[in-house]
Amino acid sequence: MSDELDSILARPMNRRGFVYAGALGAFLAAGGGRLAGAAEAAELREQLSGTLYYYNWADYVNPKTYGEYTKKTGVKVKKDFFASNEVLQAKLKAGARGYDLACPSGYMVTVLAAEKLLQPIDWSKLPTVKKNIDPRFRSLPYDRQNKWSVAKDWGTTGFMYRTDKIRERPTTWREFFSLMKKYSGKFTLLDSSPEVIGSIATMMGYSYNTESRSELNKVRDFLLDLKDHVHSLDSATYKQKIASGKAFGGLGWNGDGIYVETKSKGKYVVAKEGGEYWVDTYVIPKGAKNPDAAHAWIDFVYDPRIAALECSYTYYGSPVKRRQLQGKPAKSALTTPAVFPSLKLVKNLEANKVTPAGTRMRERIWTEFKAS
Ligand code: SPD
Repeated sequence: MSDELDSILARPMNRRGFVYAGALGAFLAAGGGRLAGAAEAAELREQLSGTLYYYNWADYVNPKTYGEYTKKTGVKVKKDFFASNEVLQAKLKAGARGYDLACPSGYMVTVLAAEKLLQPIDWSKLPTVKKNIDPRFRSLPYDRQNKWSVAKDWGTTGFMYRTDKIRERPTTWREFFSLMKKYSGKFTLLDSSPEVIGSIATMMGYSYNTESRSELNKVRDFLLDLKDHVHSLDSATYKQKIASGKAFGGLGWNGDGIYVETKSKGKYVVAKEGGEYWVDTYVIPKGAKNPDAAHAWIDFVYDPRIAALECSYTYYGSPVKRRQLQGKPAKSALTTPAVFPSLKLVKNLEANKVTPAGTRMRERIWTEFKAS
């Protein structure tokens, strides 16, 4: 842990923060409320009120978690969804205000903070996070001091396919993209430029993060050539399309791939050439009207019981210490290697480090692709 982070975590609490953190911490420490004193729960509800406006990726919260949060805190949740980090960024940049909580990936935290679109996290309100977070998910390069973000989930970007719909067993990006042409109109792509462009670049032997104009031109040509074969650009419902058989496969994230494996005859693959390793985060956008409710949500989901509930639904790796999750309901998710990929596998992947200039180049390619 870095010295800077130490100082954030050790920051003395003000009175309001102390009452709030104490009530929530005691409440969760007592098993999510079963044994917690009614007085403590009431105190928590007294501190919180109104609605939490939550801007997130689709289907990234166990529906049961919303109800549990509202029951414990009295705060209702209103949801809105985005398809990519760039859509979230564009919306906040265009002046959207009123979201209390959002979930960008790590690289986007750096961008949003630089654009002054975030409020700092108040760590005095996160006693459960401080207690349960795996130190590997603190002080990450995109936000060294954890001033703006708290880790939400982590995972990989690869591809998935239905083993009962195609005979091939692809293990590489090259095989995956050639199957998109063979089974034309049967494979989906995420509606998100970094993953699609980065994965094609990886297939070509370039960095996932390449900003070389000549390399990106080759990626662009390859992408435009794929256009007529794509079933749909979809970050929100592609896993259901694949699991139902409407599509045979798609480029996507591990949690969605494991959904396809669980609900149908499917397989999720991290491509041999490599791909993306990502950490998604919680941030509080500027203009949030209910930052207390946002802090309460973040602290609530770091209760190991809730974290396990989340993991068993989303199939993404949790930043809560693994030993805290043991024995919780998510048992099968906790032992599924694709949910918690090995270090060996992750070492072959790259985190998104595209600069704002690189993002602009990629967005231009993406706009041309979508319009073609
Ligand atoms: N269904 C929710 C998926 C969230 C995935 N976020 C990962 C972004 C990586 N670039």
